[in-house]
Amino acid sequence: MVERTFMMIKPDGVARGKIGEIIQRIEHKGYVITAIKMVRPTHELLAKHYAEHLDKPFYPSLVRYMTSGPVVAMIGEGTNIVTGWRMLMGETNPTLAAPGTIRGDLGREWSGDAIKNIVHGSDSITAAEYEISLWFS
Ligand code: RTP
Ligand code: MG
Repeated sequence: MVERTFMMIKPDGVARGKIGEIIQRIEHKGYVITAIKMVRPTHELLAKHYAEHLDKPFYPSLVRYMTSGPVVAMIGEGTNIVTGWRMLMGETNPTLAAPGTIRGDLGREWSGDAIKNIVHGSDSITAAEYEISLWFS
């Protein structure tokens, strides 16, 4: 089934010069990027994007991480892209992410508070539509 998802290269991915490599992996897989822009996320935007994590102990450090620099926000389109992009990203913690995944191959930073893991992807079709409307309003 052809789906849309929201994809992001987080501040550590941008700062470490991984934009090209990540976009290449997306395109090699056959996904189509239908919208792309660089954004400096605000606290307001992050509170909506990470609403499910607002009460978590790591939320303040997550916001510090996500406001530390620009991110690349993208809409991707492709067959089963919601699940497929999560598989390309790998596990949340780069230390545990499998080789061959973006987080497994490129991730390394564990600051002790927020997990810095290079990329984001919506975890359901519902979340994808919500996040697309948030970042590309
Ligand atoms: P994302 O939403 O960014 O695609 O990542 P995810 O689904 O794999 O992870 P999620 O559980 O939704 O957590 C969102 C982001 O918060 C940071 N985090 N830090 N210190 C911690 O225990 C912790 N847990 C999560 C990570 O940056 C994670 O991607
Ligand atoms: Mg998540």
